[in-house]
Amino acid sequence: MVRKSSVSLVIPMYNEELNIEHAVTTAVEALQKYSDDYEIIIVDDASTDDSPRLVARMAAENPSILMIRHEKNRKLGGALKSGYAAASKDLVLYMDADLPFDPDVLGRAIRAMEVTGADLIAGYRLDRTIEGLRRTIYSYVYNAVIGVLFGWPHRDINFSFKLMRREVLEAIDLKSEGSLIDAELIVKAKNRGFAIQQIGLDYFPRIRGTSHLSSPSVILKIFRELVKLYPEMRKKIPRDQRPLARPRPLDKVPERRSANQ
Ligand SMILES: Nc1nc2c(ncn2[C@@H]2O[C@H](COP(=O)(O)OP(=O)(O)OP(=O)(O)O)[C@@H](O)[C@H]2O)c(=O)[nH]1
Ligand SMILES: [Mg+2]
Repeated sequence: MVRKSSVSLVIPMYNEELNIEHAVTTAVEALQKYSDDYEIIIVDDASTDDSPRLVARMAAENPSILMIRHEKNRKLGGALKSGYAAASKDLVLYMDADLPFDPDVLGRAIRAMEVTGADLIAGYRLDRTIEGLRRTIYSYVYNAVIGVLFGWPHRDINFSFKLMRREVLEAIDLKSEGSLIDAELIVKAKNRGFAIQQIGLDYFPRIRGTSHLSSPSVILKIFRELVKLYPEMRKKIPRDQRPLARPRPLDKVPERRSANQ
């Protein structure tokens, strides 16, 4: 049996009018099944299509759906920082708006958290070759670079499935505005001694709407931010100051603290 927790789902959104309604509806089903209390935080990053209007309509019908709007496009990291800062439930899940996985895997991930005592469960794509040779190679190279720079392997840094205790987010200070954000999250969580486990997931590549995050400018921004943030991403918290040596049940979640304590 999976113990029910409260869950904040964070979805970054940019021009997703063809995907967002279906993604939210599918996510609501899973959240109702596996959580006892949920919220969906959709961060609209200055979309120019109809997606904010669609989200506003869903939010009017379901008070658990919230939208944060950026006046200017800030890219993935900026949007995730806004969404994570607004998350108020015990667990926080990150999912992309183009529904790259079945949200029903939330049940498996909560179970994995319970069984392993991990603070963060990261999903990896069981098969990512489906994305084409170029992006598959980028992905392997990026994972390898992050692994070499920070000293440990992670299978699929940029895959959007990440389920974490909210206290992980409260303990770290995320700075990336671009797509380095996932690596920054994983590396800083690990450096602070949070336990991370990975689960393999079926991956469904986008079939509707436009891809925005695989352009050369996005990749360049990752490397610019990596150079800038490298020193702080290398900093490890001494072992005796790290949280939680032993697994805790999911209902033992500390009260909300202010950010960066
Ligand atoms: N905040 C923000 N989010 C974005 C931006 N561009 C895309 N996104 C969102 O980030 C998530 C991932 O974007 P995708 O375009 O799917 O990127 P990807 O998964 O690498 O590539 P494809 O799935 O092939 O399109 C989705 O939820 C998008 O709506 C952006 O400029 N700002
Ligand atoms: Mg995608």
